[in-house]
Amino acid sequence: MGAFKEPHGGELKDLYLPEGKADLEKEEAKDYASWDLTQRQICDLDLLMNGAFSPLEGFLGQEEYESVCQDMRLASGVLWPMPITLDVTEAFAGNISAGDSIALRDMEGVLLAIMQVSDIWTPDRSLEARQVFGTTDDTHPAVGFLMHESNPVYLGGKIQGIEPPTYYDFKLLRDTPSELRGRFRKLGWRRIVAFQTRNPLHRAHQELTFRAAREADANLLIQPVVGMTRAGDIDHFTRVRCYEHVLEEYPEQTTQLSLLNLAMRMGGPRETLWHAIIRKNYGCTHFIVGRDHAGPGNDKNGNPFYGPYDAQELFTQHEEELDIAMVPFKMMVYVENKAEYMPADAVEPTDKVLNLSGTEFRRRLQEGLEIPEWFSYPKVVEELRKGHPPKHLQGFTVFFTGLSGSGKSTIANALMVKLLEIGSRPVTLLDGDIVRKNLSSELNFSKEHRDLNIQRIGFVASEITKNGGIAICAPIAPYTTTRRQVRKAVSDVGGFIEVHVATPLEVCEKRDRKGLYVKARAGLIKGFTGIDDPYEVPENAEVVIDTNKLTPDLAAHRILITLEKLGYIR
Ligand code: PPS
Repeated sequence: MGAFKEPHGGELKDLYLPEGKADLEKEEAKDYASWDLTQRQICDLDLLMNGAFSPLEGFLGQEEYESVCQDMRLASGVLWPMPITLDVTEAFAGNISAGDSIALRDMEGVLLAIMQVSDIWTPDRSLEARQVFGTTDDTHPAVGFLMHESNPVYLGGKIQGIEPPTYYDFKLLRDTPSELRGRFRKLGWRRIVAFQTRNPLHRAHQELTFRAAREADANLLIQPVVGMTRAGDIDHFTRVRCYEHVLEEYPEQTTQLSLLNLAMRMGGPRETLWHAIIRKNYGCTHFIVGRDHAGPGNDKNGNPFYGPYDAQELFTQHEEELDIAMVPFKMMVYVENKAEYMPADAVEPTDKVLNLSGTEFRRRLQEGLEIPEWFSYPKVVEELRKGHPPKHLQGFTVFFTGLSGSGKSTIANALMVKLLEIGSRPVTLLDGDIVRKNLSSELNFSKEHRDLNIQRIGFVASEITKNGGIAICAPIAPYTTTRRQVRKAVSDVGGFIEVHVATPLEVCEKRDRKGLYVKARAGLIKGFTGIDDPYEVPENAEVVIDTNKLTPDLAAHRILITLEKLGYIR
């Protein structure tokens, strides 16, 4: 291990302009071309401007970018493993030239920085993926981003910071590197071990981080990522409330919590070095690196993208010049007979080790089952349960589809009443006719307007579902693609149950309660579903109902049984 610098040593590149200068530049910038930053670009810019990405002074130019991709080094030879680039559209790039200044704005149009564009180029994104992430398999989140989300043209150039992006949450826990260095100095901390995380912390993490700090004879910084983590991760609001509880478990004055607005790439070994450099900039002297640090999981063929200790190996190779020491993460296990956590390699053959895998933990959380105290802290579990309630407390949507006159509304009404009787959550009925009157009164029955109608229903249903309610929708919804979109939007936030009311056309036509089929046959109504406009039969409906065989009451009851089986009611 190399000799460690003082925690508050090392030059920081603070890219913010002094106040007066920033005001002048703000005026000038009114004439510049404006780029509206994406969420990821805002994270990158934030950490560039506040010095967390020191020694970078802006978004990489082409030569530096190529050198970083290929050799993990800036033109100066300094180790830098991650290309930090500004991706823009061809249309935007077409209007600017090298030497121009451009205004970088947040999503509300607030000017955050000015960039002096030095380079404009179209990168070979699959080469970048191979060089930086070792693969072109787009199941790797960073590769998927590069291939499908990133804009095709990169801009490089120095940054002049005007103001940091605004965040309204957890303000006291968001620090710049100089603020955190200042705090360490004030506390008299000289050796600081940093712990990076994108997950909630449980007892094992508390044990391992505390032991790591003790072994390194250092204080501890818990520095979770709140910028962008992996899709499907627990939201940062819930996580930060959990971290605050875990913080109480450390001996007083040993540990600090600070949030990092980093957009993670899940880039494994290279990302590990990047994390370490950032922590060094924040004034830390040690960095905990675990098994498969920042790993993106498995590739298309089910093989891990990186070996479990690749990150630690790469770190070891560069530890000297990184100038921050690695503390390798030791697996901690709970030994029941000793009633304590121990490093896995210190367990004796006679010890009884208890285990709860991540998958089992999530299952228990999902189903509202008990989570043992040896695994986590009751307050943490309570927060997680609040943020991610079990299915019987989550919102859901029952989405009826079927021909006009198939009986959707009658069954939907019966279901609504039964759910109100159970009384577990508020219920909203979005019947076809109600929606047509209140949400979609200007729409007709063209394909385009029907799609819009269903998308609106889907949007309202997903909002209701997200907030823990029950939405019952009963439009015709004749097209598969649109139904699939609604399923996706709602499933992201809660349950989605599709019910196909499969009453045959002949029966609907015979009933013809509203006299519309007669009119459609006579050509008085055009584009009538089932007559001269298609009804695409659903293939994956959770429930299919034949109203010839079931009364509305029994049909609603069958849906209730399905909801019960799926865990949404009990
Ligand atoms: S869609 O396709 O999902 O947007 O239709 P929806 O909003 O459910 O509206 C269906 C009701 O509108 C009446 N109606 C028609 N239906 C189908 N095709 C045409 N061209 C049409 N014109 C008017 C009809 O009464 C439908 O009501 P329900 O309750 O389904 O019978």
